[in-house]
Amino acid sequence: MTQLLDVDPAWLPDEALRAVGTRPVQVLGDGPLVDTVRHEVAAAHAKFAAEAGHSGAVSCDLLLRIADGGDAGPEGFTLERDGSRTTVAATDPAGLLHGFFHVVRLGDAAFTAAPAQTHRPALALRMLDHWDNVAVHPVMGQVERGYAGGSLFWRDGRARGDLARVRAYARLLAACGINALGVNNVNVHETEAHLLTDRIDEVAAIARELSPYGIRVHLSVSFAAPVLLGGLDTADPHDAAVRAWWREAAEHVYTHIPDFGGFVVKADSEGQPGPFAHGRSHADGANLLADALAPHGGTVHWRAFVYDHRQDWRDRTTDRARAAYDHFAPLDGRFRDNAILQVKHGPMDFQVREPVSPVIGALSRTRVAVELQATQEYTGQQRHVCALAPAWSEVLRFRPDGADGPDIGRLARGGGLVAVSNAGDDPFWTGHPLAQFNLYAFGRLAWQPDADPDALLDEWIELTFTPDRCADPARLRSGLRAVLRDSWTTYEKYTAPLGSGFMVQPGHHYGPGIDGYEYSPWGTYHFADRDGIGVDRSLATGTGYAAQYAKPWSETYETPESCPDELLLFFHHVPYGHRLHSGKTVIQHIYDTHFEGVEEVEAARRTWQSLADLVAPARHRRVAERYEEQLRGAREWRDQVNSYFLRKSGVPDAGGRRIH
Ligand code: BDP
Repeated sequence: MTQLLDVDPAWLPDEALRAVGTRPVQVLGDGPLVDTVRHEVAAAHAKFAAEAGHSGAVSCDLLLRIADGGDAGPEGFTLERDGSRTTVAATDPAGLLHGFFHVVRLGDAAFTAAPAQTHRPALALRMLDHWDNVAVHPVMGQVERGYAGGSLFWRDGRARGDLARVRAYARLLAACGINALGVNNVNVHETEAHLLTDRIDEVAAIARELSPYGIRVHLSVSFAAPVLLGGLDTADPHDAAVRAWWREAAEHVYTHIPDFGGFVVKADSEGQPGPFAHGRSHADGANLLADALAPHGGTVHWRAFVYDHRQDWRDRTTDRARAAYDHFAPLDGRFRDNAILQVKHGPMDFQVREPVSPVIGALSRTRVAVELQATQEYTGQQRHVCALAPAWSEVLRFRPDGADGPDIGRLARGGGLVAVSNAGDDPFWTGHPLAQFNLYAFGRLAWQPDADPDALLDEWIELTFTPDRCADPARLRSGLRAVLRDSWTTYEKYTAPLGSGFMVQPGHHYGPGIDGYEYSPWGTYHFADRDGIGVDRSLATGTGYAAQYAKPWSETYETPESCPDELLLFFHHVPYGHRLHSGKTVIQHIYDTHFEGVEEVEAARRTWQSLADLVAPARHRRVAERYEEQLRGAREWRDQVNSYFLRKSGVPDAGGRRIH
């Protein structure tokens, strides 16, 4: 257990290990992951030696053991109380590690009230993608869409020499259930492309820090690698030399990293090379890499984020929202068993509110992983508080075939859950200390997609802030809940309304830019004019996107009358006077929510100030600073959005409030 100097301990402060550290514990079993558990226990004991009051040898309050024949499955574990002893048993060492961290989460309750329980992850793959560049990119910097400092892995164009921080990160990730990690950006620039071949030893060094915590490394690769790195004159998936090149490349990777997870590929998307140049399909492309990885047990994650970013805004028959389905639905059943289609949760691009991507429910013969964005590109860039667990939970609970069908959490079992990481070398890991909750909640939801987001918030608060150790536990708990629980809907209120999305500054995507993308080729429009706003995606009169859903959703989304309010402008172009189910007109909803959103930020800022005596000073200060920026930003959003729509519509605010 490393407690790095000057680095925030996040959800594993020493205090969180008190229940283990003050009790006699025995660990039985062999292997590197069991050794990790042993080290964790020894380190916890060392921290609390003075308070322990036990000899360690005589009794044993906690037994952690590998046990053959259990039914918890890979990575699962059981916990039982027998007399005064708690036993955690797992067949698989990774299960023991997860069991250990479960005991940490339970704290004292693991030794008193805990009923017999079995835990197994619902999803076998729980992965973070780091959009980290090895070399600093002239536009995107070290970490693309990173808001937490530099990369944890790369610095000055190379893997960091000192990887102690990576080990500490792995520990945090294991403690919330994550078991896979992509170490480089999906946009593979030339330096990064070399990681696959002549620079694989750098990836291996990182993998060695992650694997004691049960985390497998994945690598983003360039589809053009055979040309870029291999000197071939084509990257055509049907070319024999290309196939041989990839086979050898994969073999080489596995000699350096025996537990390597696989490749991540962004192909034919936003300028990245892909199979289209060779007249081949995405299935051809994915299968090429899948075949190279198959002998070693690896997987290719083929991203479905494919659309035409050169479309004409004047042509309403093209619709970016349609693109992933149009590309991939016809390919269902054509992907190898070790190819996973990695689909963003919504059809556009990680907006604060989007419908669930119709691709996820449509591909019944393809393994699908669902991709979320923990890094807050479009949700305040870790300067604003925006706890995303409730949003993700809504996605995971969505049932594409209606009430009787499986939910997204179940459909993702084939491929897993992936999030773009929000962590970097910032002392607080995530820039905004409260953004740590997004990382934690992601791991926990990937383990248990139907977990209650409020319960996860409480869990994270207990671990991170150990309220029982402070002067006023109740005030701290309720204050933290108050500032985080509804922060997603607060953010939604003061930004783009009713599912319309974007309205951000182009390029960096921070702050309001209502027409920022309105006349650009990227395909992200709101179509506001003097009469109304929204994109008609109905089948009857619009782009037909609504028909990509199965019933009942295709019908629900087809008309403004049946479409849920929060998605109305995603699916329909309506007059400003259109009445929502809430009873308000669209224009009045826009005004009201923008005033409310700012008021909610003001209230959260006050609540945070009131916790100054209960939160560690450095952490408190950092959050307090960010609240100043959030409030400034929220007001800016409110003023620009409200003024814009007042001018467009000419409809005054019924509340008579001042609109700038
Ligand atoms: C968008 C980001 C861009 C990423 C892209 C992706 O703006 O930086 O490269 O997604 O997912 O949200 O590939």
